[in-house]
Amino acid sequence: MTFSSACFNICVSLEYVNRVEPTTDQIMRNKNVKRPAVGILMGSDSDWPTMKEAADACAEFGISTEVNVISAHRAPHDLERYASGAHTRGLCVLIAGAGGAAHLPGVTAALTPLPVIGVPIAGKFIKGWDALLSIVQMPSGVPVATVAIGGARNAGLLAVQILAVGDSALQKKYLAFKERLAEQSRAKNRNLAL
Ligand code: RP5
Repeated sequence: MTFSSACFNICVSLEYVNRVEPTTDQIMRNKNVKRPAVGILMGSDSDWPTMKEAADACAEFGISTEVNVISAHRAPHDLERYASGAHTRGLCVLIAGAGGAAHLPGVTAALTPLPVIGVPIAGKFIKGWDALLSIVQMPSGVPVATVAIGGARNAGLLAVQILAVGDSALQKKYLAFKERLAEQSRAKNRNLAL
């Protein structure tokens, strides 16, 4: 049994003990994806052009995602319901992107035992520095793995790496990906025109 499937099975078992029923279309919408391992959250639909890169990175490795807009400020009770039940629904990693005051990743991390990856989104006025500092400065005991401003692709890749820890087939795919990266870098060196 792979780590991902073990995680799913454990989570599904828990679901029967502690089922969280969806209460709105928004918080439990599941893009018709079966058994998503990664939950992608964002504070607004305006974050999607950035956050799509996290979903795309997961898809490259065959990892299913579910995507929801849940604002920590505008819909705090929806966030509490989603985050506190995420591990009981088979999710293994959460990625949360937000701009501005950007409390979404931190509050999500406060409510879930799952690893949370935070993506600072560049806003109109401060170019994402506000979100970066909000997300990265978590108090001891509540970690959020923060990627670069707009670094949603890395958030997706990190989620894949977390899932690959106990899944040798996925880890093999990841090693092949790293080898392709190295080859692309070598090509840049070969083609360097000084
Ligand atoms: C944050 O406020 C969201 O994550 C988004 O980055 C930003 C702006 O939201 P909208 O005004 O576009 O809905 O909560």
